[in-house]
Amino acid sequence: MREYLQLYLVVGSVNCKEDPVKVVREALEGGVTLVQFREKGPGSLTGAAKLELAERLRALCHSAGALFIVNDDVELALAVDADGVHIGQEDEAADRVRARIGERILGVSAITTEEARSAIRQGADYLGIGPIYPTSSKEDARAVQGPQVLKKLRTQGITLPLVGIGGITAERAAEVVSAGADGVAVISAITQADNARNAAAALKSKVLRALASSSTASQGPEV
Ligand code: TZP
Ligand code: MG
Repeated sequence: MREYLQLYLVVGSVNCKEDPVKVVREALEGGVTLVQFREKGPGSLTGAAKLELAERLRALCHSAGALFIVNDDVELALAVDADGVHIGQEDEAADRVRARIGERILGVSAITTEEARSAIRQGADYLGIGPIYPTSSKEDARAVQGPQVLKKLRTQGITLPLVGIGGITAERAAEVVSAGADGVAVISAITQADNARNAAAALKSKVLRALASSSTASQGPEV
């Protein structure tokens, strides 16, 4: 699971300036490891159009060796045979979603240590932590946490895979990983870029470099 969180793209058709299929295809070419389909907000697709886009994105992810996860729509996830589901604190309870999706991946958004522990008890496979920085991609985003929230969760014994989200750019990616995340989740840094492939590649190289130096740091100095 952990490696699939390295570069996590959250995307819906309303986030994209051009065809979401093209954006996701290019993002995968640039090194995205997981796509979360989050079809939300004014103008978003519903019904057959939503299902069709989900099917196309799932196929693209699988041919690129990436995972495909659906935000908060268990029925859609099951209908398109997605790899998993991601839910927030306001959604259906994690243990109920776990029961409905079986062995599929369950991601849960959390901020506090209590939320994290509760999600883990209910069967979460990874946690999405944020917003780390200010974001304009989610209207009802919670308070900005800063990268310290990741450090705090790690210090308090949370060892589950964690992905940071909210306002993350290539310039900020290393800081998020050094604070304890296994990777970064973004909407605008990829979907609003002039070139999704280049934007993804830039983020990926920052994440990989930061992961390499954190593992060296935890092993202590070389002798
Ligand atoms: N959850 C917390 S912040 C956020 C979500 C879905 C939006 C992240 O978008 P961006 O553009 O990467 O800040
Ligand atoms: Mg939700």
